[in-house]
Amino acid sequence: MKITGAKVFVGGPGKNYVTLKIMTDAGVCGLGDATLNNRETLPAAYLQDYLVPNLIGMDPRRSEDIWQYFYRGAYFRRGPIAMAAFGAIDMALWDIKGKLAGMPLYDLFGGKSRDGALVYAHATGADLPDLMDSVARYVEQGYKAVRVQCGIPGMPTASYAVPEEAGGDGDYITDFSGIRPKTEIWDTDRYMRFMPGALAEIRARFGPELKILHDVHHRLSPREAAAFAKAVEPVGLYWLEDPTPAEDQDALRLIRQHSTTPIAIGEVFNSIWECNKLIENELIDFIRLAVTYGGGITHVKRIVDLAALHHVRTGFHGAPSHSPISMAAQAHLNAWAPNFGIQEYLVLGTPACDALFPSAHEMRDGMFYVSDAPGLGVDFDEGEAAQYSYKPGSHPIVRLEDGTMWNY
Ligand code: GCO
Ligand code: MG
Repeated sequence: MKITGAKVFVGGPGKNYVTLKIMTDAGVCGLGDATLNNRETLPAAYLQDYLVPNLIGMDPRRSEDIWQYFYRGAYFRRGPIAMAAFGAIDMALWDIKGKLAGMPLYDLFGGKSRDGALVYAHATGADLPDLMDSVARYVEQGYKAVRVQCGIPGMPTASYAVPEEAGGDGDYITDFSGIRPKTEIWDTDRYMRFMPGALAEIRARFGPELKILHDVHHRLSPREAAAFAKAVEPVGLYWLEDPTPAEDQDALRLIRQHSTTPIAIGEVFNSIWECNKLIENELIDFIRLAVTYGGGITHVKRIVDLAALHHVRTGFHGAPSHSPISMAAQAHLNAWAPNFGIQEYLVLGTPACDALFPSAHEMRDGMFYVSDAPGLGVDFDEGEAAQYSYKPGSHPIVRLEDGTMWNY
């Protein structure tokens, strides 16, 4: 059996999804997602210029060897661009494997460990009453877990994932007005004074059952993060995410020494080598890597297995920048993983997105039910894709009030 060709598409409804389609002489195709938010053309070029020409003629069943061939063969291994490109190939090869076997991927991994996978939604508010309304809407829809982000009184601009005005909505991650980023202003003291109390009020209003998550988005120093994690302990957060910049892994040790608040980290990691020590030393509770820029199913499954040995559960990244293809890959891992925790899930199910990526995956009452179709269980409609093309966009950047650059 041979790979006969592969195509890369960039575009989608309100997103620049990077979609890979691998064709074989067995008449079976596989799909992969290489979307790297706001840098989408780079994994697309890596695929197009280097990987696809090498793929032609390879046996698609040898997904492990193909992964090793590209990873070891690159010499300059790892990094989000390369790992997203390897990841898309890997997903597509697993998709082909599942279709050849006539089995959904979760069965190839070892079968289902649960019927549905718990997901969390993103509630956001310009201020606390606005955030409470947002949480209430998700609770009414049946969500059992909600991430909460709130505008901070006195902060000169909105902060990460927060609208400028109450009732505001939209894509807070990507600004499609151009390639030059907008600037957000950040002040740690105001955040530290306000946020623990706001989280306590959310807990008081919604009661003990709701799983409440909060994302610090890499903004605190290790000492500040330790103080914050300690201050919010009575809230009983499901997790505190990215309390410190992810490069400094020792920072997590200080947080652990001061608090029992569960810590989630890893959405900017792209290999096991960035989280193996965090996992082995049991300094985190949830690993957040995405199957996309984590090198695909083959590599992420190794991380999940390592995590299982150390009581670390999964909480895969599921920002709206992931296409339904990688969300499906994660859904199959979620159905199988003995150490599954939760899945971040942002509404992908718009009519335009469903038309581009038809599937039988289903979201119901705050749970994700994976399709039983062979492979990933997602299709890609090339006719629909023809209407989309790449649109430049950017993340905001962050500065302190005196102009110092900070972490987005
Ligand atoms: C999350 C993340 C995202 C990132 C985004 C960057 O927890 O979902 O923090 O919102 O900011 O993926 O592209
Ligand atoms: Mg995050």
